Amino acid sequence: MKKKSYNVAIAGATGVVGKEFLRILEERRFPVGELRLLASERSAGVKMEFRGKFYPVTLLEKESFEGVDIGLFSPGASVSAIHAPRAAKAGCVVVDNTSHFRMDPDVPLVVPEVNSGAIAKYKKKMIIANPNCSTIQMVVALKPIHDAFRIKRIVVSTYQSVSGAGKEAMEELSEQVRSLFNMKAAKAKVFPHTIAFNCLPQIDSFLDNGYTKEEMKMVDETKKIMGDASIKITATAVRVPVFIGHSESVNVETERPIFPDEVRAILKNAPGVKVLDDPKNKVYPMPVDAAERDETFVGRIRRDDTVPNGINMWIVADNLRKGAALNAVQIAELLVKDYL
Ligand code: NAP
Ligand code: 3JM
Repeated sequence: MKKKSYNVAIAGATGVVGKEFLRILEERRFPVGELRLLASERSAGVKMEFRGKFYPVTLLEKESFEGVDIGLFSPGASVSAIHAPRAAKAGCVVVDNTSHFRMDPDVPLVVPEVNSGAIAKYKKKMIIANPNCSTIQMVVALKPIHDAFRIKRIVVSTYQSVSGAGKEAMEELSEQVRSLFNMKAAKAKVFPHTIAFNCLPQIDSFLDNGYTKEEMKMVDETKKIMGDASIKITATAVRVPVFIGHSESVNVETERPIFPDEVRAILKNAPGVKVLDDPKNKVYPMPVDAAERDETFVGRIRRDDTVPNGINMWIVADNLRKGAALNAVQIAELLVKDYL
């Protein structure tokens, strides 16, 4: 018989993704039974509100998952690497937001609008991976285009907000802006250089091929989610001084002839997508408008005449919601509906 409610643990509850988990579970009336909020010793004594009640944050440890049905994880990749398998062993299904398990062939990598059926394979490891924020919003917009026109090649450049790097990164941008306005030097700790009034063409660390890990996440994860290793993808990931909302300039080359009107028509009916494309009236997606929204916004749809079948577009979404917590809660909703 189906349960009325499910015991939920949030690992990394005090982080920017963790806080968003709480808001989204409440907003979407997820059937939460017992709720455990887990973080490091730094959060000892902290209480967080959920549905009008305050819950203590406790230390994430081996025994944290006894009796828990669903674990929503965002405590960082190295912490998930240790604790997600422990939780799974205790019978908890983990939806992990870190990069650690994403490319494991025994772990489904899921964006519900794109490949919800992949969830079925979760039983092998009891772990489902949530893709990288930049990957999620791109595949939400590109899957319907792939289905209609067959994508051959994607060239993407991202403009990623500082919240993608966590709460300390958001504080660093605020502090640097304050310092610079007060004629003081900006101090960089989280980011490799000053982020205020700047753009950094480095997100995560560099690999031997000259790309960053963030860029290769987009390449590898997109192929896995779309279930098509033949799509060619090249990415440049850039950090910009925006608090919330990632933007992407995406160039797509397709096998079949493709025209902007057809793309607009297809995307208007695509799940999770909202087309904002009226350049004459200065209407296009922007991160300040996408923040706190659930949709993936697409605009600036236009032909790329330098190739036989090419399209350019601009894709924006709230990286903490669709890019992280919302996508994971949508996965949990499907788990509850079809599998648990
Ligand atoms: P954040 O604001 O810095 O928060 C980090 C959270 O992890 C805090 O709750 C922190 O607890 C907790 N934590 C850190 N070390 C821990 C440890 N050893 N044991 C237990 N808890 C620990 O970062 P965030 O932006 O929320 O992101 C967290 C992680 O989620 C990232 O590192 C990344 O892997 C992942 N992420 C995924 C996506 C996505 O799926 N698309 C997007 C963004 C981030 P304290 O407050 O006690 O320090
Ligand atoms: C987004 O602990 C870490 O190394 C986390 C780094 C990180 C990741 C990641 O690799 O999990 C920060 C922000 C992500 C992500 O979603 O890929």
